Amino acid sequence: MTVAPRTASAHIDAPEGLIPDALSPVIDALCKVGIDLSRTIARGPLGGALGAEVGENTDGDHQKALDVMANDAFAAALKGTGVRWYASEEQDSVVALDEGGSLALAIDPLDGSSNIDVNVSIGTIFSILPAEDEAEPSFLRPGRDQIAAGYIVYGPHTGLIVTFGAGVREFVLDRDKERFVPVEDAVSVPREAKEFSINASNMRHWRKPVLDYVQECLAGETGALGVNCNMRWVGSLVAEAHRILARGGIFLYPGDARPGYETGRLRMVYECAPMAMLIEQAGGEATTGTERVLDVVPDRLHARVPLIFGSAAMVERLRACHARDGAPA
Ligand code: AFP
Repeated sequence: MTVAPRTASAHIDAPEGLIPDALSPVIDALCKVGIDLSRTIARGPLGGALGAEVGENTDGDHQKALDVMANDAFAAALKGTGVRWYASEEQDSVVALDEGGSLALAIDPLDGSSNIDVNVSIGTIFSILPAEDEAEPSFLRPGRDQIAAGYIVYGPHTGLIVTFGAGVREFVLDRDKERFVPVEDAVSVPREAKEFSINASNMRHWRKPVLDYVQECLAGETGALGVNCNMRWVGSLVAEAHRILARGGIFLYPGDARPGYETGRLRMVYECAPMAMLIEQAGGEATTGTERVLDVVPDRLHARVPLIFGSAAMVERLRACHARDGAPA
């Protein structure tokens, strides 16, 4: 079997031509920090109190020690890689990195940090856009403008899932080589599946379309769906996305009646938009319930948007519930 030549890069073995030249230094820097983080996370309590609360971010989330460590490490590593603007869940506003840079990078440095102390998979989510002359306009734009998106999942193995707009690639960290190596060159979400993922403790707050949809899933073969479903809720977006990319399913974090959750919990710029690009590039769908996520234009850096994504047939059924009931997600 002829092996495609690899792009020369210190921390990832990528087939030649996969990573656009302008993005190669950025991807390498993300991989380098991901490898360091993977090593720290794998040490668990031996690495210090990584899950200790050290403050609050701009959105009111409790910041853990590892959130801050990861953010500082990514910001430092991305200097000199062509990233002009750096936006992070852990930073109130956009940070200027390389003055002449052509890229804008948005990142959730450590998503799922409430799981750090319970040894559950957590991750880093990133989105890459062309840089505008101004900071915020580089990010307050539809997610369809992204030129790359991906995540690193720190789980039983550490994986990198990334798209540059021509399909989704999967890499796994080879700890012996200290590099990410390719394992799948065309990740694809099954069109049909029977697994749904939602935080059911919020059921009494859901709007009617979501309630109708989940009740259909719960009714299984006794209801309109005609098949039994299974449920998963990890509480870590990257873990849920990785499962759905691997075997299909649907993830729902809709808006609900709780104060502050009118448009859900997940942030458009560095969580929803990159996940939506990955899912669409893998053949799935991502919606707010009434609108394609990649068409939404955030009005502020940490804006939230309802996020429902996964197997196309399941997302289409959810959208039908909204069309029938005419309510927002
Ligand atoms: P943390 O980073 O605070 O753990 O939040 C994780 C997350 O942003 C996302 O990864 C999960 O899907 C979602 O929140 C879980 O939210 P609930 O705790 O409301 O179920």
